[in-house]
Amino acid sequence: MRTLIGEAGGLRTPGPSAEAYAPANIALCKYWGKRDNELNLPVTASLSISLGRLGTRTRLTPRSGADDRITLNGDPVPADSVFARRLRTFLDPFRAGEAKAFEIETENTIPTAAGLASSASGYAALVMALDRLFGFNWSPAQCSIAARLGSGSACRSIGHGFYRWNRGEREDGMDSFAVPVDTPWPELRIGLLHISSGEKNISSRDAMKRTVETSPLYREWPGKVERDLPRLAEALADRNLHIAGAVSENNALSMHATSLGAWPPVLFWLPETVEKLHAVWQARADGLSVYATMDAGPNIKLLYEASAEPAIRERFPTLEPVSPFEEMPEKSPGAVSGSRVD
Ligand code: 2P0
Repeated sequence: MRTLIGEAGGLRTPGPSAEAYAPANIALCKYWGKRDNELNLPVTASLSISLGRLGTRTRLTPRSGADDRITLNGDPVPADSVFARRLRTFLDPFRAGEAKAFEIETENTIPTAAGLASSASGYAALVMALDRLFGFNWSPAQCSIAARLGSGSACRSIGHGFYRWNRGEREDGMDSFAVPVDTPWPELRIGLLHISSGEKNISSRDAMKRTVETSPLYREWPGKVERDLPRLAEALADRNLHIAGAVSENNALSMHATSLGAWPPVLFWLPETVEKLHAVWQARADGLSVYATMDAGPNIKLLYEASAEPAIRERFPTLEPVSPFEEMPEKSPGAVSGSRVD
């Protein structure tokens, strides 16, 4: 982070306060495994779609007191929580002069019940608020790198649309950031199927570390991503749901399979996850174009096009649909897709 601050000419006096919004994102080709645990450098590239209106808005105000004050959806966050500790460490390089502490007001538009991780949109919004507060004028690549240092997947949340996070080769990670994939797909829908928002028994951070270290199946993962990414990119450019959906679903299931091979085993699924997966496969057998993806938790996200929504809703009444290309808060005027949120 100090390199990025240095590249911007160093820390200057911050403004009175700054605010930014960042969308959550779902990987269609997953980030699973790190080559550097400190810098969140991935073993492979990954590719995601942002969730438009579902994300995080963060307001940052420097304060003269000794301690940070953090609120999440209006409620104070206990200073000794993991969330607060991670945030404090992340903000340490930005403390200087009179303002050694910050007030951090975070609002998530992701319903807690959706069971979606908010660290991606959280760190992306925080970085963009920092950029504004200190007037760094960071490029999108620099914002992406800074967000990655908070949480890997956050580097893909600095804008709307599809983002590809390039692996990079450098040890300092300065070439590992996400870039927009400019292939708008207005009819694409992401349907959230909530199964559980209960506390997971292992974090995604620990799960991926254990998988890399102990699963014999992990050896297959980098090759799998290398095959999936070009097929996925081509399918997105063609708006071919049949291929994009199949590649995404197979990529997600393969990721979960690598974790099952870890020891102690990692299984994020609940019985209802399996039940819903079977319902997705039955829907396809009945002629509906619908595909599933899953992250480090039991919940399922469906991929389909707008025209199929009534039929999909009938089968999945609790579905929460998201239109990634039609609901983009703070999109720059005139931008089409993959645009930086500003
Ligand atoms: C992804 N996940 O590509 C993958 C798929 C979960 C499953 O990125 O340790 O919270 O902060 O870099 O970003 C979740 O991991 O992990 C994640 P850290 P992160 O979306």
